[in-house]
Amino acid sequence: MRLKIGLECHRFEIYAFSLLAMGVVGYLIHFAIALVIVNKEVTPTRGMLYPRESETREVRSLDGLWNFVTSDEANPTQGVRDKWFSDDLSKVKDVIPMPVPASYNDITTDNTIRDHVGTVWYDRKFFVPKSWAKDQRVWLRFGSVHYEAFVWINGEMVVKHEMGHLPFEAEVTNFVKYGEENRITVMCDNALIQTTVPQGKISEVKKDGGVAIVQTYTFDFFNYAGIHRSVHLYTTPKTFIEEVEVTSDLEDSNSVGHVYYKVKVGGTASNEADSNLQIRVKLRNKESVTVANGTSDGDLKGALEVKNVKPWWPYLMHAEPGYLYQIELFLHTADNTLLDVYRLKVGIRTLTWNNTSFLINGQPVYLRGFGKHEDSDIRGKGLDFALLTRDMNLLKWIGANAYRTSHYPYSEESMQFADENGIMIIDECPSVDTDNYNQALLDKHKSSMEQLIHRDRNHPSVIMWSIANEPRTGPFQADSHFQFVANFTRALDGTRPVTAAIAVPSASDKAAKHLDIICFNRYNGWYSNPGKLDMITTHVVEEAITWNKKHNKPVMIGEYGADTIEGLHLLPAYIWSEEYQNELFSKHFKAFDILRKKEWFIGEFVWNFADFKTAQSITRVGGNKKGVFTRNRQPKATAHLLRKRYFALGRELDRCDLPEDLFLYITDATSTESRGKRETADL
Ligand code: GCB
Repeated sequence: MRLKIGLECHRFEIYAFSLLAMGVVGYLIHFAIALVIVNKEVTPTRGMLYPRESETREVRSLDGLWNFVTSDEANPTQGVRDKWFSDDLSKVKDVIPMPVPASYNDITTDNTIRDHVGTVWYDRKFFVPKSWAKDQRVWLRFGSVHYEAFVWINGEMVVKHEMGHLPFEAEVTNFVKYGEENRITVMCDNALIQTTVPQGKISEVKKDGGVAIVQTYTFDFFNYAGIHRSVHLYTTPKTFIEEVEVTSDLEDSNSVGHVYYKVKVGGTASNEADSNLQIRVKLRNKESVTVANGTSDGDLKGALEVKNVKPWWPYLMHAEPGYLYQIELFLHTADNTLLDVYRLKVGIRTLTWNNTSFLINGQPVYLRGFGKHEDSDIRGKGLDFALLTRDMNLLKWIGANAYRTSHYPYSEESMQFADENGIMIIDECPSVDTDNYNQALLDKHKSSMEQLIHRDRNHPSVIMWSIANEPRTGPFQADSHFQFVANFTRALDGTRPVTAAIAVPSASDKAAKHLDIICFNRYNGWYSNPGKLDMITTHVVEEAITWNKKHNKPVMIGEYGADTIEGLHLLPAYIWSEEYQNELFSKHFKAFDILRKKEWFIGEFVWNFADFKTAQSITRVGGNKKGVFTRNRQPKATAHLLRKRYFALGRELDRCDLPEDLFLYITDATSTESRGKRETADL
């Protein structure tokens, strides 16, 4: 548990110390620590391009069934001390099969696995082709492991990584055996403490016949853990394209586009030989026709011009949304030898914002979407292409044009999907309910933003960075914490605005002033005035105006909603029923329409797209039920209502076509004559 391999510093020792500190003189110590928080450098991540095959690269998946064991919760470091990685896990314990990618929690019928706190272990065997031994590098890449991962190959440690939902990789050229069997072992630790992102607490609680290790957290989703996304082995040449950064702009009324690329080369020839290397670039359109090409300057960067460009537009804002070009990068030596080839989809678009609006390609955008979760039964937070595709189909069916990756980065595959479908993404790091500000937390929070931007900077779908969800922004320490994180984010990427979903009322909040766009979460008619449908519209309008007045910035609502049990019907509307969710939404729609007349109100986001699992609690019946879709991705009544609104907005604002089945035929009594007033004679 937050082990320091080698030093074997026991996470519980750290935790026990922090418990003591928080006790007697806790506040004073916390106060003093907070005063000395400084803005430290963050070591930038490297590489991590999405693994893609090309003329010079091969990719192999290590997904499938792995072997799995849990550690003793009271002895989480035992496996490291006893070197479980030095042989097959089956030699130390009885292993069970565990799918990768998937959360391990809901795969078995055993609640000790579902609720396990601390370390678990995975291993499997794999072959590396003999042909990979020659003149190239071999990399091992994890799409994500939650929360902390330690990885060994054939008993040798190759990489460790802290932070869920983000990729990490290591070169394993000298660790794998070519043309022979290899073993990979992964230890994964799900424990969250006050210096992890997100934060949690671990305590010892007396149970029948002993003491239990208990994990608690304030955030409202289940702390699923395991190898959540795909594991790949891939090759690159010795000298290879290590990083690609692409930006774009448009001119001449969006008829001419520019793509700016910047490449970093890794490998033996890099640095001293960079000036002898060249990047040759081709940009192809959807039909694979080359529309621009070029050669880099000495710094391996350059610009491409595209005439008659097809800009990247959001869904329903254009007849051809999500238009993507493909940039092909060829790394050459000065004497013309081809070293490496990497291809990447790019969208050409601009983002601009000011105090009153947010524009894409010069057009004001009104965001209509959701907060989502990566969550489904059995798989938990595991990558699942069927779910991903269903979700994209539902987003399009309902007419949404955006979602926020609440409350952590979603899979790279989902980002690619959003690029292709023109769905705009507010990309959120894993900082949720941020509290008890401290130096380690700030460092990790910034690191999570660095890793996120590094991973997602090339996606046209990403239109904003969200640096946190519902941080406790009342205490004065929040001021400098969020100033550091927001400025850090802007320094890494000045092409997108910075936001955060704030729930602390504007009078006491100390973070929103550091943002470019204000996003507030508020549950009128649910957490405030539950059951009171006549206490929604005015409150929403007034709060949005207050935020805008205070900061003079664009404002959007990041969350509103009501828990709803599918199939529960109560008339008149009563909380938890489908009728109540419908009416609560309708009251919000009214507020949003009042606010839309003010230019600065730029979007509405429902909480939540689908029902999802939470920790067990007396306020959650089988999880959070605020979805407009069930966890199984079927519509509740409100999904149909929301669909009508989202398409009506699309029609009004972006002149989109309406789907034929949006309004079902009821009667022909809607013709003009029959809609006239009832004649006295009829009475
Ligand atoms: C919130 C949180 C979200 C919760 C939601 C709720 O404000 O941001 O994570 O799930 O409220 O339903 O309580």
